[in-house]
Parts: sequence; structure tokens; C-alpha cells
Amino acid sequence: MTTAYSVGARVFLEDPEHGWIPAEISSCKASADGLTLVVTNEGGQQTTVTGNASTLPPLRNPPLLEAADDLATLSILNEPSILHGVQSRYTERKIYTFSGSVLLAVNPFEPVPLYTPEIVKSYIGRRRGELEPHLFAIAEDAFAAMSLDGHGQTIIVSGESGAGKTESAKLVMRYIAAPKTPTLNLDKNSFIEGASLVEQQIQATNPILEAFGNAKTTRNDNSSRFGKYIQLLFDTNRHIVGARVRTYLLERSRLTYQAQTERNYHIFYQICAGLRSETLEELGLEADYSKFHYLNQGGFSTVDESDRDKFHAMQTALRIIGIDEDRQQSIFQLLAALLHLGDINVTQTRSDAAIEEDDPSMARAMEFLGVDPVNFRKWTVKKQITTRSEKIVTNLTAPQAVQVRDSITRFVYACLFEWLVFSINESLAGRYGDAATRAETYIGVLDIYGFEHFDKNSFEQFCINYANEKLQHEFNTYVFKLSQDEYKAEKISWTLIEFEDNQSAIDLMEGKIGILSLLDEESRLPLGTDASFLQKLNAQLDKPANKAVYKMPKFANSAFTVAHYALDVTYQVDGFLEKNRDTVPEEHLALLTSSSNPFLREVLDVALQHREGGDETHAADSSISKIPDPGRTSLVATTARSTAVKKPTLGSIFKSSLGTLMEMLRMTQVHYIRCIKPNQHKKAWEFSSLLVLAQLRASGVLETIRISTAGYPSRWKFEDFARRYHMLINWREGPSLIKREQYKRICVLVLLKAKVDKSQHQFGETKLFLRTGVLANIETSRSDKLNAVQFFQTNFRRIIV
Ligand code: AD9
Ligand code: MG
Repeated sequence: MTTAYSVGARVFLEDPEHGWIPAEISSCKASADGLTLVVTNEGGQQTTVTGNASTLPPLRNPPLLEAADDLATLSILNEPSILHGVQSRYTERKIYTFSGSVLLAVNPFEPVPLYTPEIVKSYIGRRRGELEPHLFAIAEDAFAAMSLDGHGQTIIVSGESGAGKTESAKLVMRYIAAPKTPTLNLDKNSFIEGASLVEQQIQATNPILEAFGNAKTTRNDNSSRFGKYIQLLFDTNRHIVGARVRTYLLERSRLTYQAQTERNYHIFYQICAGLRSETLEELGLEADYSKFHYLNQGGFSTVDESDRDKFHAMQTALRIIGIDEDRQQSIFQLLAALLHLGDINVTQTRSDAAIEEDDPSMARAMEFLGVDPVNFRKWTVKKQITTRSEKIVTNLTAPQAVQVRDSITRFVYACLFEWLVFSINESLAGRYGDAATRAETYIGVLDIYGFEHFDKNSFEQFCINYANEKLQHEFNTYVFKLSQDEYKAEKISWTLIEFEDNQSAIDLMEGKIGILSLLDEESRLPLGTDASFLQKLNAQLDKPANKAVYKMPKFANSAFTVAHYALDVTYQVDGFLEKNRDTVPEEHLALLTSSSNPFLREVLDVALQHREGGDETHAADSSISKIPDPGRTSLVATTARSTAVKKPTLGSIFKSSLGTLMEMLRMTQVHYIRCIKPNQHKKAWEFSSLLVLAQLRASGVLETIRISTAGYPSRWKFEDFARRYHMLINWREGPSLIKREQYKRICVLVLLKAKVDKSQHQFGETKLFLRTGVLANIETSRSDKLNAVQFFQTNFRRIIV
């Protein structure tokens, strides 16, 4: 085979600002050190480089292949080619691209006309590849696979914050839940029109969960602060009969603290903006929420008009899932109680905390919570330690008392979220019918937080990245297996392709002597601190065996670093123990559970029973017995009832629910959607190469490509290859062979003509397998030939004229 580096060949030059820039080889000479190339970039600038195939600038695909709708059909599959492929398409307003079986979705950051009823209709019943890459193509794939043999399916949507996971997941759900008959009755903007009750209920989960679980962050105005797995349930006729939602690790710290320009959960602002003024007054709230400590820390004080609209949509949604006006009122009252809790004035007298007996915020909060203010006040400024022989009561400092107050807010809200998910499930499982018993199979959609790394990373990032590390492992296995399966099916000889997996990072986090178990150990010690936890980590984990995955940062003595598959992330241990314990003092728990507010008691009952592993609280959806359960919803880490029970920590709950989720994923056929955020300023059609490159790396897309390039990245059906390239062989013989459907013969002749070495290709049963770069050469010969023909025709015509 001819060397790919020759005059006129297209390459990419590395560029610190843009990642990679296109260039062309102007001269090429063999030298003692390999090849010396003079490369000219698009601006006309020349650079000289010397090296060999592994150090020279990476090659670029021929123009025709470049913006292919499936990156897997690219002949040259290096980082810049992938990046350039995605970028070229995005510039043409094509936001979706396949990368083999994975769909890449680049956020358009403005409404795009891609989801109309006509487009929905056009994807129904179509096979992948027949139409442009689209979320609907993936959804249709999953639906078709499920319809085939009833096998459960999961669509995993991933990507960093603001990349478009939630929007994509909603569109996928809308597509799947939409009636699949040709007499589709779809409203222009919503799929709800003409939808059945169950379809409406499924759609209704979104405004509710978003109001209570999403918030404005620096990266996304509507950032989901929890993970979600929703199973759409189908009967034997493939009609949707219900759904089940499981949620993962709601961020709690946001309830009591928001960073600058961030907000608390939407629902608080929604009630302030949307409730009638009489109700606001009753609840002691105001449309101007800036006076509430829990709502004003991010610096917002003006009412957002959209909060009012969202509030009404959310109320409608609550009604659809069966939460009536009275219950809604109880929910709002509980939320108001939390806001008042945040305004209780805790002062410091010499060394002790104090709360005025007649603190008005406390009075209101206690009235709404149905808790006795005297006891509440006592156990907020004091602490009781039970030793073997006696009970010792000590005074807390003001910051400690604030901690106690805030922990109650976080606890009650987490329980309320839990209760909501429970109520949604009750409704979706067919509280009003027998839907659950009819469920035979399902399509799950997983919308889970993407990999996170900030300047300061804490326990939340640790958990999120742990989840991503596990998902990445599944992804690698899936991609790897997929390509191996194809080799097997095509009966081509293949040697096992090794790839570096991320098992050691997973072991480091969840292993027997791993970060999470050491954290639990320390969290259970009454005198455990973040510093002693870090000491333990370093003593146990800073060992040669972990060298590749665990590091002690050089310039920080209160942090540790984990080498994740995507990136090294340094975690500040500050707050790890507190967040992992996530407890409220026993005395407060007793006050809350014996509250005179029946709604609060119900909320706690549901959340706590659930937490203790009582599957009986799943009464509503436990009848969906045929459908594997991706884990319990409950992530409330505090147990009541018996203190003898080991309190589950947040970390251990997360670990076990992730474990169940992974088992679940393994039981299903998976489909991947990788969302990509093209720029940091949420600007439509702006593409920052470096940012996208980092995401392609972090999402494992590049790793996938590395895995597949280790084998034969290009796979062509004989017929497709023959149709495209038959013109390269004898111009009489080619068409006649096509006519006689001698596709394989054409493939052989084309390869001979292109002088493709035997080691560079293999013939399978139905497909031709080519090693990386081979197709690019053949494609170049094709365009040369086409140009020659065109040249000939143009000049020939001129002569005739
Ligand atoms: V987070 O991890 O929950 O913080 P997501 O879920 O990845 O994040 P989200 O779906 O909320 O991001 O998308 C962020 C914003 O991008 C949306 O609010 C829309 O303004 C925008 N977006 C995303 N997808 C689309 C789309 N298909 N069409 C138009 C979109 N706009
Ligand atoms: Mg989201």
C-alpha cells in the first residue's frame, strides 16, 4: 500500500486554541528520522514537521466522507477526524450524528424544527440508517427490539451538565409514549393531545420532578440535581400501560446553601410566584422571596415570570397524577415551613447558641410542621449524648445549632421528594386501573448526571463521578462486545483486542478497602472527622498497587485525587463525613415523626419505611412483578425506629442503588445517547472544539473508537461497497458485474486495483472488513477518477461545441 503521507494529502495540525486545524501536505521527503513534511494550513501558513506515522500530524478523511452521518464509516478514525466530523455537521445545523451504535447529540441551544408530528411519524417503523440520525431513531430502535421478542430495553442518556440530557430524555419518552398508529393525533407542540390517561401521566412526571429536583446552576438554568430512571411499561400488544420511576441521590446541600448566581429548587420560587395572594399570606410567604435566607444566597431577588407559568403547569401535572388541591396545599405548607426554618435567628451568647423563645419564624415553621416549639428549640441549641450509664446534655455553639436546623430542612425535603416519587409511582402503576398487572416488558430511559469536575469538588462530585465510572465500564464492555460479536457473526478471524478498562478505579472507590467503605467506617466513629478520614485514606490507599488511580495531591493536605477514566479529579475532604452521615439528631427525628401534621407524618412514614427496606411501601408498584426493579427510590439516609439498626449512610445507599441499577442494565439491551455541550455560554450554534474534544474523551466516544480501530473499523456490506466503488475497476466490467449482483467479486477486484495488502482486510459472511485508513485511500482514488471523468466530459463537450 502506498504511504498515506504524500503531497496533497490532508492532515490536521494540533492547535492550542482550536484543538486541531486542517492543513495540507505541500512537500514530503524521506529523511533519516522518518518523513519530513512541509504542511500548509488553511491560512497559508507553512510548518515543517519530521517524524514517523505515530508522531506526524494525523491524517484527515477525504471531503466526501468527512461529514458522514455515521462516524464509524469514516476511514480515518483519529481524534481530530471525529471532532471535525461532528463540527462540520453542527455547522450545517445537523445536531445528531451516529458513532456506530451510539448517537451523539450536540445541544442546539435554541428551538429546532426537528420534533414535529410529521418527523415523529416519519421515524415510526423505520430502520436505523434509513433516515437522518435522530433521537427518534434510537427510540424506534429500542421499540423495535422490544417488540421483536419482548426483551427489556434501556436508553442511557449521558453528558455533562447543560448538554441536553433531560431535554433529549423527554423527547425520547414522548416519542415512545406517543400512539404508534398511523392515525396519529398530535398537537403541534405537545404530544399530549389525543394521548391516553397513562400517557398524560407519564408526561406529567416531568414538570413535577423538574420543579422539585431541578435548579438554576451556573451551568444550566434547569439543572437536574438527581438521577432518574424511568421505565415505560408495555403489555403483550406493545401498548403502553404504565411506568415506574426510580431516582438517585438528590443533591441536598442546595436546600440550605446556594453558590452565587445559583438558586434553590425551582418549586420554592414557583410557589412564591404562582400562589394566590391570600394563600401566600396564610403561609407567611411573599412574591418577593428575597427575604428568605434559603432563597437569597445566590443573589437573586426578582421574580422570574416563567416561574409562574411553570407553577401552573406543575399544578396541572400534580392533578393528572392524582394529587388533589388539598394535598397540594399540604405540600406548599411544608415547603413554607422549611423557608421559615431557614429564617430562625440563631445567636451566640458567650459560647452557646440561643434562639429567642418568641422567634416569629420558629413559631410559623413549628405551626406548619406540627411540632412543639419548646422541644424544637431545646434540641436545636443542645445536644444529648447517651453513654452506657447516663445521658449527658451539652450546649451547642451557634454554627452547630445552624447545622442542626439546616439538617432538618434537608431531611424533610428529601423525604418530601421521596414521597412525591412514591405518589407518582402509585399513579403510574395504575392506581386507577390494572395497568401494572398487564405490564410484560419495558423501555427504560436513564437521565443521569454526567461527569463533574470543578475547582472545588466535594462528596456530591465524588458520588456522581463514581456513577459515571460504573456506567463507563458498562459502556466499554458493551462496545467491545458489540464489535467482537460482529466479528464472530461474520466468521472472520480475530484476536482478542485488549483494552484498558477502568476496573481499578471502580475498585478504589467501592472495594472492600475502598474510599466509600473507609468513609463509612469513619462516619460511624463518634469522633471521626474529615481529617481523620483523609489520614485513613492515605494510610490504606496510597500504595504502589493503587499508584495509577489514587494520588495525594502535592499542594493540598485536605484533599485526595482519583484518576478517573475521563480525568484526574481532586476532592476536598471538607464536609465528606457530614454529608455521608446525613443525619438529623434522634430527638428531632422523634419530634418530626410524632408531629401533629398528618401529612408530614405520612411523608416521613413513606420515606422511612422505604428506607428500611420495606418493600411493602412499594405496594403500588410491587404488582409490576414481571418487570425487574432498578432499585429503590429511597435515598433518605436516616433511619428512625430502632437505633440498633446500623444507620445507612448516603454513600452506602448510593452504592447499593447503583449496584441494582447496573444489574438492571445488564439485563436489558442498551442504547446510548451521548449529549454534547458545544460551548459554555449556552449560545446557539457556537462550537468550541476544545470543549467538545474534552467531552468526547470523557464520554468514552474516543475510547470506543480506539477499541474499534484496534480491529477493523470499517465494515461494509458487499453490496454497498460494490455500488460505491465498482467504477474503480474496468469501466466495462464494473457495471456488468453489478447487474449480475456479483458484489463480492467486485470487492475483490476493487481491493486488487487499490493494491490493498492482505493484512489490511478480511472478507466476512456478508461484509468486507477494512483496517483503519484503507477506505480513505480507496475513496481518494474514487474522487480522482470522478474528477478525471468530469474533466474529460467538460473538455469533450467544449470540443464538440
Ligand atoms: V444537567 O446535568 O441536568 O444540569 P442536562 O439535563 O444535560 O443538564 P438540559 O437537557 O437541561 O441539560 O438542557 C439544557 C438546556 O439546553 C435546555 O434548557 C434547553 O435550553 C437547551 N436544549 C437542550 N436540548 C435541546 C434541544 N434538543 N433543542 C433545543 C435544547 N434546546
Ligand atoms: Mg438534566
